[in-house]
Amino acid sequence: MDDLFADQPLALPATTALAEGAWLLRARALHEASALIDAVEQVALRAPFRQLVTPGGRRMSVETTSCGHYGWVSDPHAGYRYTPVDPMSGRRWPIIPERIARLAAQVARETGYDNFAPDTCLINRYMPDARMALHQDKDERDMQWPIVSISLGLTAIFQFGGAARQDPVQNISLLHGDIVVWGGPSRLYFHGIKPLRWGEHPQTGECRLNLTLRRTH
Ligand code: MD3
Ligand code: FE
Repeated sequence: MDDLFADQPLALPATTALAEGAWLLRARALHEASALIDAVEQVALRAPFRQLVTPGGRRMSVETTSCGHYGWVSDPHAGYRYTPVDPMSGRRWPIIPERIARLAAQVARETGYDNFAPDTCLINRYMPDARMALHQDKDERDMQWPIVSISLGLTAIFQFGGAARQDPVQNISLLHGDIVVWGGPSRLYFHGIKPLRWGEHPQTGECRLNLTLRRTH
């Protein structure tokens, strides 16, 4: 008899494969969502959300902050990069809250990545109409590590393409509490977020938060 769960990570029946190396864990963060949101609010006290400007001079609709040993920033002069200091404050980024770091490492382990030690957590805040154009994540040094993403608050329509920009795109709803691990070939796939629809979430209010935990160095 064929093993119906041959492509499943061990002992996780609620996990579905979106592509080679990309695992969706529906509602995996739901039980601790409010603690995660509180932790994000603590980070934002020290490193406020801001709208970064791309190398092309366009202000992103998404608001961003970071925590960890590095933070992701952009400006027209120096472009996209990871910095150990928040250019807005001149201080180091706040540390990754324990709750967030522990959950990311645990989920990485469940999907086949032992010893995942993220050195940054990039936090995106989407207000209604904010979007993210189709792109690849290529600013990290070692593509062998996955990216763990945690969605909180309003639902977003995530666009998931392939290795080439022209590849067909599938639309996937990302809900409050969903976690996705992007490893293997999927690590370099094109992806984006459609304009956020208006709404109000009981825990985040009028926004969606996305946390991505990464190993950058
Ligand atoms: C697929 N963020 O920060 S999370 C980003 O919802 C980013 O804020 C989106 O794309 C957001 O770079 C999407 C899902 C995600 C994150 C990283 C990926 C999907 C990914 C890296 C590679 C492939
Ligand atoms: Fe991305």
